Amino acid sequence: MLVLHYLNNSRSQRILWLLEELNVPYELKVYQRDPKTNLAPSQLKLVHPLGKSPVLTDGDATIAESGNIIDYLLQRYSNNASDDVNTHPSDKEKQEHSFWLHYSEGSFMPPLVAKMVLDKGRAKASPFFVKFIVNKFVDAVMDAYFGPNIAANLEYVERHLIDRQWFVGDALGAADFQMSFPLEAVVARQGRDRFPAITAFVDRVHQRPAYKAALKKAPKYDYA
Ligand SMILES: N[C@@H](CCC(=O)N[C@@H](CS)C(=O)NCC(=O)O)C(=O)O
Repeated sequence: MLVLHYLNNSRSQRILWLLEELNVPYELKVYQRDPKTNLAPSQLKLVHPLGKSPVLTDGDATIAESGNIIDYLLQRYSNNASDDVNTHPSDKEKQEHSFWLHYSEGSFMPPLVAKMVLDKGRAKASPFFVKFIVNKFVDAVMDAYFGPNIAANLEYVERHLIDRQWFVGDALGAADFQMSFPLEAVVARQGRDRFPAITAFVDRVHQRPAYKAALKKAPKYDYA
């Protein structure tokens, strides 16, 4: 039996949506973030030593890393997938999906996560003079590095999506599941007007019956 170890408001939403598109039986084990630190509870370390989510277990196998889980599920459990999911990509499409699987976690997410952590640092800094120094420091780091990186990534993805429904070819596939989470977060945090093609992509994801079914099974999810 497939078991998805699902942390609230996390990348595990990608996998929950994919499982619904695949129409396979699975069990959902929900873990809640610590309300103060936002970190995962220590029970997740019993599933995988890194203690992160998503993690999928399939009998004796433990599969970690979103991109790896998406590959695993599409390769082994795609017989009953929704009709419009690309379960047999061509070699060229495979290569393109692979790019987005790696890009999402290797290049796109890290500066976004860094910004989120730095913003938390700003919010927590006190008293006033410490906050002043922290703000100056964070502004300098953002201006010198993370800010331009985030802007370049968002422009790149926005341009890619401008005349496309899905990331690769005409059909929903691995790349879309992987890119859905960071793009949901971008639209939720930056609003619907700045990146129209990204917003339209996220809307398309949210309109899918399988995505709606996934939302009903998950605890409250802040990015949909
Ligand atoms: N690259 C990993 C990242 C996994 C990850 O960092 N997950 C976050 C949730 S979005 C997590 O478990 N955070 C809780 C913590 O670090 O304690 C993947 O794509 O699966």
